[in-house]
Amino acid sequence: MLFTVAQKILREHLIKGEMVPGREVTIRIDQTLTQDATGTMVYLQLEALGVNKIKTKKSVAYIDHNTLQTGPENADDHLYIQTVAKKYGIYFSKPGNGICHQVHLERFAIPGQTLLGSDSHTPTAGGMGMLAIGAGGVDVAVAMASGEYCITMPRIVKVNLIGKLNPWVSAKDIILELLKKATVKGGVGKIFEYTGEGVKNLSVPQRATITNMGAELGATTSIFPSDESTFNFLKAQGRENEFSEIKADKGAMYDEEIEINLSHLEPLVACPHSPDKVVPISSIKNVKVDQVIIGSCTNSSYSDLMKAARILQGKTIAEHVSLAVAPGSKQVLSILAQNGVLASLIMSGARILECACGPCIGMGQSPPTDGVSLRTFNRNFKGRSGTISAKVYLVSPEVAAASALTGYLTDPREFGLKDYSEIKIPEAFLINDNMIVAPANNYEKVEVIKGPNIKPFPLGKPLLPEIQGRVLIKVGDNITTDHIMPSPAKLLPYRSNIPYLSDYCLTLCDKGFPKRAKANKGGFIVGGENYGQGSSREHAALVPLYLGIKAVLAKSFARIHQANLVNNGIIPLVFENPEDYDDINEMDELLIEDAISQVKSRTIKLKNLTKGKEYKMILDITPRQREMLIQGGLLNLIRLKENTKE
Ligand code: MIC
Ligand code: SF4
Repeated sequence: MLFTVAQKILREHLIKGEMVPGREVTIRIDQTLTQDATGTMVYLQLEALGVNKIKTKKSVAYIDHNTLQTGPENADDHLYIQTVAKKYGIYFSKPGNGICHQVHLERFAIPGQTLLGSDSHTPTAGGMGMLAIGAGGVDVAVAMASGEYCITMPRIVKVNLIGKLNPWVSAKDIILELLKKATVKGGVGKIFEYTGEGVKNLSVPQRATITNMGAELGATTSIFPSDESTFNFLKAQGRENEFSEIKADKGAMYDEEIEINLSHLEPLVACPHSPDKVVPISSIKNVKVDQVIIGSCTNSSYSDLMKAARILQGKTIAEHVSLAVAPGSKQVLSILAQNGVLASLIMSGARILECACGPCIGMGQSPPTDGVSLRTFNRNFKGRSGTISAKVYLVSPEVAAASALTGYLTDPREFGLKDYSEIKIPEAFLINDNMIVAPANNYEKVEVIKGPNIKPFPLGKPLLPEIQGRVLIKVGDNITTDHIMPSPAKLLPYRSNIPYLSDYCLTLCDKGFPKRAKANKGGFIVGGENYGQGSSREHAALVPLYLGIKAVLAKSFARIHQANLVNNGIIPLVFENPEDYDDINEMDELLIEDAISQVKSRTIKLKNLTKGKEYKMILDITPRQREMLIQGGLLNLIRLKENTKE
């Protein structure tokens, strides 16, 4: 048999099931990662699972999303995560050490291994030839406790890269081109596997920019082969002993194929408010820019910042522009400090931020009212920057730096600068892991500290025979988890406090929703296509669960959110006939009879009592997930299995 890179890794990690697209497989998980915004829930769930020690080869808990500490809430979260990590055998990356995906790539990712992370951009490590998947919190908790993860076998898309990037065109433009072609829902249920002659010219950090933003396609993951570039990067990280070569077999079969000719690409930009609204920069004229930010897990590597710094060197940014730079890791920042490039960034007028997610998750640096912000990030959803009227454009570091100088969205090819695309990774990075704390040897003795901000998480209840309630909100296509559970600077400190967050659920769509949900003691949500795209935050399921949401009806779902709903006992139903979506109105009374037996089958009859109609809904989940719904979620199911074992 001939295999692709993804198939090879999956086959080596297969515990149960057949590797046929659409079938459920159980795979062994070698590594996990968490970050602080999702991590508190993950570790509360891990504690609830009652294990003594984790079963993965290596698990790492990062603090990177909320490092502002405007009150005790954050510090409480950090302390809880640090102590719980020490107790369970998990490495802890201190705040300031960097963004989880960047640090993981530098210090932990290993070609050929599997990684499950409670963050949707976990596929960043696919740039290292690792099979890296983003998931909801409880899936990551279970993976740590059992070393296993169940997933529907994805289809594999061959992305054939031919040709070579032209000057001023960057890795970011490759993934923006793919987003233009495939859209934010084009990757659902798929792995994007990169191959072709164009691959060999891309360094690991460039590959990681591409696999990172594969999350915006809705893909399960994206992956590159492990080759000479991978070896060079690992060697520069002092980890060459962790290298192994992994290439697709010649003649391996893929389910789909896309070709991108790198030589034909030009600098691109994703316009507000979606990462797939991609156009060539050359087609946009006269966009005045208020703010430029270089950073995030997509574009904050050594080479990204070096390129930006070289463009800015000896110059001053435009008077009306605020430029902020958030290096991806302490390693990146230290090298720039050592080689003096940091000074040229500062002298150009850049504001240097902490090595963290910061503005990408809306923690600071919100643009002015109606402001235009140019960011090297991966998401530009409305309101995510903290300014609802702001327009956020996504670009490469080269475009960001050139635009900071002119004050307008600028095509760097026309700017008359020297091309810095050739900046390579150094032969040796500056290695110092003193902000990574190893787990304790004497686990039993570690005291886990839970400050007052850490509240218990809601647990689903076993399914009732009849589900009845009103449609509490009806929303359109591509609703993100940022809409469902917004995470601006004011709310991020409350990620461990579901009751507090519940007053903000879906308020970006309708301010009255939380009140209505509480007054009606729960009910139904109706959504359009690709409901729940974006962040992996399980809060987008836990908060609706807390509000009594029984089922979400949509035209289609994003992968991680659909799994999060089921994991927490909320039924994700898809309209068999999409026109029925138009028929339903807010406050219609809906009924699912015989829920327990109906949930066991693929089609479900849903009555609209207000309209006197019946709709056919599809419940496209695996048998294990059906059991989960009946028991009220994954934790209940696991506990039931444990109890029946005894
Ligand atoms: C994001 O980029 O949206 C986040 C913040 O990293 C999320 C995780 C979260 O909401 O905590 C993600 O991508 O999963
Ligand atoms: Fe952090 Fe932004 Fe990356 Fe999410 S997308 S992990 S918020 S840098």
